[in-house]
Amino acid sequence: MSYAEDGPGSSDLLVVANRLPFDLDADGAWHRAPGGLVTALEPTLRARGGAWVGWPGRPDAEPEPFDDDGLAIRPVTISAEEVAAYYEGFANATLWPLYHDVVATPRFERSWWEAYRRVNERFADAAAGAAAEGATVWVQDYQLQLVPRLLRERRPDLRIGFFLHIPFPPVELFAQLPWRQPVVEGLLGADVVGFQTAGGAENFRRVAARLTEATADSPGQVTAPDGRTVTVAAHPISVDASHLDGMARDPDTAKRSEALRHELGDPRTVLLGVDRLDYTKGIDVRLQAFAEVLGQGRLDPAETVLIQVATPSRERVEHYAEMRDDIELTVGRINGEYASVGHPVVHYVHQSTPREELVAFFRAADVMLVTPYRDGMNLVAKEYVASRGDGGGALVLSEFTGAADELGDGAFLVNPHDLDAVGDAIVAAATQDPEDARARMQRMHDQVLEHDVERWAAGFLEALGVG
Ligand code: GDG
Repeated sequence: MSYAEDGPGSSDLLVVANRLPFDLDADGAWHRAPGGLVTALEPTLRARGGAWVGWPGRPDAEPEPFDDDGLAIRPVTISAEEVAAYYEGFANATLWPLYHDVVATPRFERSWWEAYRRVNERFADAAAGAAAEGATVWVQDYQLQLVPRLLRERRPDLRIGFFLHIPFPPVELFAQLPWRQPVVEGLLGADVVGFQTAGGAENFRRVAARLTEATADSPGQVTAPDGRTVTVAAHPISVDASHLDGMARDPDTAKRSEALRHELGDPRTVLLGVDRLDYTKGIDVRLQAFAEVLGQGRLDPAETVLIQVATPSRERVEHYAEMRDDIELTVGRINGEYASVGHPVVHYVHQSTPREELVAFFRAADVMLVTPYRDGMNLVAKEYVASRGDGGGALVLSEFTGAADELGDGAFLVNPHDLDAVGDAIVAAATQDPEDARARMQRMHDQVLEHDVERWAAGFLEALGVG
């Protein structure tokens, strides 16, 4: 089936993302997969009879499209070989490390690129088939960078937006990609290209001018090789802040977080990390810095506990298995050295944790540790401060996260490559004056409550001309 045979579809607003907001299980049943993006976009999409084009998360599955209460679900089929080459390969072992400052070495495999192109074409076909005449299409993230141009070729009548959730690297790194030109030209097919930070947007303008026939003479824009004006801007994503604030204020959450501290042995200081188990997140950095401050006697192991939630992620991608072993070894070493029987200093959770429990962890944590080497935004940092309307807690935040642009005047900003600085920040955050602590947290809380995910979605759609 192709658009050419079928004519336009009926949706006026479409989201195209690698994953659908539903997962398909082995028995063919659909399950909601709520995430920040879904929460932010669902109301607008449903109100407009919108569509969501994406993969159901199961290789080779060919489920029928269906409508869910005003939202058209349009599944894209991806074979098992394509999952390995397009998703685990090109997206997660080529683009992911390349775009995160080459923290791990990207692999450049021609067969992965071929699969990436083929799967991007399939997404473009599906979107072209579902979009009504003159519709607006919003394409998400690094897995689908070729879709804007492919879609414009199929449907010049559409308004097309693209948002990159991860960092966009400087030209010196991006230029390593053997397929750099088609990737940039793919993105330039959009009318609006959005990034998490002003720095990412600026990197993209330089890359476009350097590697293609595009020009970047006026701020915030690029003139594409075909003469179209492409708007290039920062649209920092956020969280469902008022919902988190409400959850955190729920008396049950307060009870749960008190119980948690008690289960931990009523320590003076609880430190917390919550991440997908990913080598960009700097879990190793904070463990090492923590071990050092314990070793220096600056924090007392009998009075301090670190909880690290490391949610399983991308376990079939090579770098991830190695990193998991390293981290688990470090946790074992720290406990071996500083724990007493029945009282670990590091509690390591390699499981997905329910959202309510995470919010209780946030409420229980005196210091939140967010130390990525590079991160597009980092929603965990924003979720933590949204949950601390009580004014308690402190945030140690890597300056290489998008979140640092907005939370810099309340957080303890650190360079994650500088272990001494991370250790100092941990100690400073754990021992700061309570008045100062409240003022810092209040500033960050206000910032996130005001700049929430709804505002992000509305801002991007407005830039695209959806009023
Ligand atoms: C990419 C970019 C950008 C984690 N563990 C559990 C759990 N989580 C939730 C967190 C948060 C989300 O997953 C992770 O979001 P992050 O932003 O921290 O990181 P990435 O997954 O790398 O996201 C990032 C983001 O896209 C959005 O644009 O900010 O820079 O890399 O919401 O709370 N949730 C539950 N249990 C867990 O164990 N329920």
